[in-house]
Amino acid sequence: LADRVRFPEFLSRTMTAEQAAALIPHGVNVGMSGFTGAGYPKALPQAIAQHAKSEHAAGRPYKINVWTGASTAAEMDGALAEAGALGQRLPFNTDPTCRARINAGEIDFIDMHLSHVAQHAWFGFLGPMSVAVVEVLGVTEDGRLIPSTAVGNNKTWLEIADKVILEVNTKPPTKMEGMHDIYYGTAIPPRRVPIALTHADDRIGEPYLRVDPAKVVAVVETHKGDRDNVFAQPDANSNLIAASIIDFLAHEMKMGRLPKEMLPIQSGVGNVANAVLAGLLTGPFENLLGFTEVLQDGMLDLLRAGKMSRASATSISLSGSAYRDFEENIDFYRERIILRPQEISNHPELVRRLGVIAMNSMIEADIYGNINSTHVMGTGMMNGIGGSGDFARNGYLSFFVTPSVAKGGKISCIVPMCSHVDHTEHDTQIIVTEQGLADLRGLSPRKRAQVIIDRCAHPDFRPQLQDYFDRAQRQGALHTPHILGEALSWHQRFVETGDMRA
Ligand code: 0RQ
Repeated sequence: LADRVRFPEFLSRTMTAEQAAALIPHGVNVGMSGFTGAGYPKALPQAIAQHAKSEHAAGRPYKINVWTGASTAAEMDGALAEAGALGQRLPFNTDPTCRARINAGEIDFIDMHLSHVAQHAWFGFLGPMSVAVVEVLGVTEDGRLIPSTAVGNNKTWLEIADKVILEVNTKPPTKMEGMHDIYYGTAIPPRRVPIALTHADDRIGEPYLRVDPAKVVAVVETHKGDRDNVFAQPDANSNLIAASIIDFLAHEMKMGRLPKEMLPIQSGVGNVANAVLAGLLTGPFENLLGFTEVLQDGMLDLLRAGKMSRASATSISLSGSAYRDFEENIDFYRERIILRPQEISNHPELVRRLGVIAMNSMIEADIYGNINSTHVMGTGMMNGIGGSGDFARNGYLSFFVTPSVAKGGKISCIVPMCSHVDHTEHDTQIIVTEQGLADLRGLSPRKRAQVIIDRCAHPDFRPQLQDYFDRAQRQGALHTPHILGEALSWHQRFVETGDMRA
């Protein structure tokens, strides 16, 4: 550990995860590192889960509120949820055990725009933070921290927490040192100044995280890789969606609505997003830039192939094989990847200024272009809004993509009315399914509806949607026609029969 922790004062505070976990009392707010299965603490959460179980067995309450960057892994959210140790959880989760507890009403989950989390914490909106548990790769001679595979909200947690526990992970290569860009210029209104980032690959900060050494109460050593973020090979639907997007971008460029040098790309996570990135690999665009939150396998492929020159993100979330390539070619990637705090990677000011092309997946869209990214049948939480809203509202172009049907064709992902709205029609420009692409720019609601039904709906549901839309236009106001008593009947039918089809 001494070669990783080069600041002697911290070496003397080394202890086991169990000893460190005992420093976190019941009922407090704890900030943890972690963003999309990368850079989360590997040991403390499990020790906290064990501690919670023994407290519960002794008849004492033990729950903590856990705030992170975004999702973590089974060894963190899964373990804490399973132990009944989570009171409140924010802002994003993909762990199935934790999701089940959220949907059972046992965990208070707060679903937030990822760019909002740090500033809401500084504004005091979320309450005080007692402890920060942050994974780092090492500590420099002068006590600065080498960030890990995700920066997330770590800068803010280290600033606002009363006490800090560092997990020093000796597995990721220290050669990542220099890849990060931690910006310390954010301030609280009315003293804010513009963020001087004008190109996606600008560096505006410093490579290390700062911490007040007096706050560091424990240092715990771990040696463990991040979650293996495996992706399925793109399926036929994902490939069709990707091909539509690439054709559309090429057409926009030809029409002069997209600059020849292309604009920076944001891509959500998941199989469809990865397929779009794979499509760009063989597409006509060169010198691409990434300005995104999560760097997944597809972007690494683009960098390696020289199609993308640089990528800015807050986290590197890779499959096992892509991670090996990252490690083996770390010198190459360090020159091309910039990891920033999520308040910067997702900042609306920057997304708007750079003209980012935003591509995000969704659960469902309605015929007017409102988007549900988070709720299954209007009530159950899937993962959270994540960064989709940060990018969708502020992007130069904003795509939402989904296969046209889910659950073997029993669910239409194009519905009369969304059962929950995360992005309003005002934020949605282009909807793409394997059926086709609906360009909604410059269209009024009724025109949008017809294009979405014609281009994006699955043939099994298209007549049903057309019938709804036609009848809606025969009653009520004609700006955004609806039959209110029927608008959510498709969801109700699914809840009752397990099938949306009439
Ligand atoms: O459920 O796993 O039980 O089969 O939703 O669907 O098609 O595998 O798609 O993995 O790309 O996820 C929107 C959830 C899509 C994701 C969402 C069911 C479907 C399946 C997953 P099963 P797919 P993906 C960057 C940006 C919000 C955050 C975001 C997400 C499961 O992309 O969380 O964009 N987005 N962040 O069967 C009921 C429907 C459904 C449905 C799909 N209409 N009704 N269930 N499913 N459509 C990342 C970050 O911000 C960190």
